[in-house]
Amino acid sequence: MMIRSMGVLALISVAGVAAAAPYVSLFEQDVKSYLKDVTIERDGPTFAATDWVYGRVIVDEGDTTSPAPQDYLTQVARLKALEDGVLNTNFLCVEVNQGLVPGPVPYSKFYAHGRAGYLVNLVRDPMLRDDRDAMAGLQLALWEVAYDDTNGNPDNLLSDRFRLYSSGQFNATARGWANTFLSWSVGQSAGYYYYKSPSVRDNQGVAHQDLVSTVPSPAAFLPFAVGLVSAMRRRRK
Ligand SMILES: [Ca+2]
Ligand SMILES: [Ca+2]
Repeated sequence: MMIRSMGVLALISVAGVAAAAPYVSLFEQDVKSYLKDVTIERDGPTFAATDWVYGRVIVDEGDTTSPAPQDYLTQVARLKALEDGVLNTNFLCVEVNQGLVPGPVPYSKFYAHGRAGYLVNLVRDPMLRDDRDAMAGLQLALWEVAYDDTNGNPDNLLSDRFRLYSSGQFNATARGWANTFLSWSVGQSAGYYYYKSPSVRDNQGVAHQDLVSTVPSPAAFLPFAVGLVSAMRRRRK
């Protein structure tokens, strides 16, 4: 989620971007069917500052939003919001450069399926969901898939359309989780919900944040994920 832009990096020319293959969004790649219209309202306190992990990322959204890579100071975490008045604590963000304004906003809810769904489902893991660094890493991994995997680029948090400003940005634990989740998700796919934001901008001219969340589903997934986490924690000791 955007806090504020830190200015345009002029390292890559507009001409160079224009010559690249057409940009493919996560929505374009993964969405399978429209479900219904809902309202999404950011939960009042959302998260305390201590629940976020901050850092800088560089995003090249192709021709959808910005003509050149942009540099953002951003906050990452699992997000709480009200969906039609019911608290949903399993949201993650899709668009680095767009905001989630207070008050109910109309969204269109879709069923989607893909590699991102495997990542989204990790928020249900009780061993991960309350770990601030793990959730920050999960958001970073999701952005990497949303911007780069969809566009045929290899997993690399330091290159291509989505990248960390430098390896010194975000803490090493969050970066480690992001790389772990990316490695787990290779060749995986699962269903998830994609919430398409309104095309209009809010009263401050900010475009709205697209969101993703889990599909309520059988618990069969969880023992698998918990097993992976347990195995990873054993390896770390
Ligand atoms: Ca990347
Ligand atoms: Ca949007």
